[in-house]
Amino acid sequence: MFDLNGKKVLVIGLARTGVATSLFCARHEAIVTAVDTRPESDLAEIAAKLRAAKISLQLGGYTEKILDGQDLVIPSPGVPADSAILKAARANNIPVWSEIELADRFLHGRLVGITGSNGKTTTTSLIEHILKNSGFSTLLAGNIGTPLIDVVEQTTDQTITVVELSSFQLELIETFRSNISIFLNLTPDHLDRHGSMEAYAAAKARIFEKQTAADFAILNADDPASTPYAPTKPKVFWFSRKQRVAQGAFLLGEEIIFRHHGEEEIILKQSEIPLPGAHNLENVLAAVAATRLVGARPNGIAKAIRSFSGVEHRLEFVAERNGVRYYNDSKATNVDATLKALDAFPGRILIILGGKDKGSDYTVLQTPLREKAILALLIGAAAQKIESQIAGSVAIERAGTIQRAVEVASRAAQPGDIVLLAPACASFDQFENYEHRGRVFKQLVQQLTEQTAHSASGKR
Ligand code: UMA
Ligand code: ADP
Repeated sequence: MFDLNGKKVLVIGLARTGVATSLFCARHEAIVTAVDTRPESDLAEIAAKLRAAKISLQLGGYTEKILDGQDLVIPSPGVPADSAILKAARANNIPVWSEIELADRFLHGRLVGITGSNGKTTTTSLIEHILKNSGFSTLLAGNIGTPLIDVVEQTTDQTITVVELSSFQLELIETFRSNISIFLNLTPDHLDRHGSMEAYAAAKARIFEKQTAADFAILNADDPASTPYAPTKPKVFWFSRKQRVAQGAFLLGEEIIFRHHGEEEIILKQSEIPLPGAHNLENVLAAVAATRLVGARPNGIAKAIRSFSGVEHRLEFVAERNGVRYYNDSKATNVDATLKALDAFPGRILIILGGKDKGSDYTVLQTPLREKAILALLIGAAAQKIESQIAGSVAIERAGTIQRAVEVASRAAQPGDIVLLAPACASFDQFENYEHRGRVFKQLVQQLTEQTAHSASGKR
């Protein structure tokens, strides 16, 4: 186990990851300095907590000088790996680790790691739900919201820690190893940060890097973008909704099958999956393979899948009003997720698109918009770029804000139509985060429901 005692550790960024890492290192007798670009006035509560743990702080910005004498640098995922301070650390031979690298050195039991461009949170939650309901002692952590470092001290040899892993976390690992690694899919995202698809893919594929012959890798046989990253050392399992696989989980007719050592087990019927869309079938197949490899029984897996209610802000049904159904897919923060959302409905969709652009190509939305949508309501900073890239495929309304978008959509929609928030963009131009955007949308829809119900009942 790694010894932090007496080590000088620099933690960069003081949100969830940085706070948890600083406190962990201090608990393990390291000499911790923590820095953030945000000023003390934004961080008063956190600063008091960290100072009480004898952590030195430098807030409101930092320079490379802060690296003097440091043994280890742990940047938060939000700190770009090519930022000046991290380049300087590397030039001075100071190790730069993500928080998952440090956490893994203190972890007991088995780790199931899930990465991919889309579906990580849904699949991570589903796997944990299945394992917990199958009687395993589980912990849930990672990019899903609770830093891994925050839970490692609770792990025992019996624990299965189910961890969502982002490219930002994986790009700065050294010995991090997961016993079961899932690479769900690869589509463009975070290109503003990684610079190229190759760099983004390479960061994700590091999930397999330190796996051994005792470990398992699970990949999507239907996704030609990620299959080339199948590793050679661990045992490779596949999932597919289109074909039988040598080892892994697949759909055959109506049934989901798990195949191992040439033997096939029926797990459940596709129609029993409570989540909409072909993409959620993929998430279920990946989860079946992973949980079966952990040792969950087929019946328990099937029962847990049937009772999984999905995750908020992922193609979440909000309400039906006047025969119009409203769906919140605020977590569709990239183009592929929006494509999947459009694919999940037969047609007559009024879609809200826009927000903060991540260097995306929206032209690929043209065909599905032409086929499935009747109106695109554009909001946020990326509205103009989206408009120019989807022009001619669907009627466009420059709504500007989500409030106006919901108002216009509710007036334009006919019974049987779908109003869908699946913006294909980040939220930070108009909202704190995608959760905030989703909550605002849901509130607007609920108010709309109440207002309409109110006027319909004649009371004013
Ligand atoms: N900061 C600096 N210097 C910089 C950049 C940022 O000091 O150069 C400071 C900011 O002022 C702020 C802090 O760093 O105080 C922010 O750090 P952070 O963005 O890493 O925030 P955390 O709360 O630690 O959240 C991170 C993940 N964030 C990102 O990857 C951007 C969370 O994933 C994750 O849940 C959390 O760790 C726990 O593991 C969020 C995310 O958006 C949900 N992830 C991306 C995604 O899912 O697409 C990858
Ligand atoms: P992530 O954690 O990778 O962002 P989520 O489960 O939070 O994944 O889902 C993000 C978005 O992608 C949502 O809009 C969701 O409907 C969609 N999605 C979920 N699973 C998949 C998948 N397997 N492929 C493509 N899109 C998906």
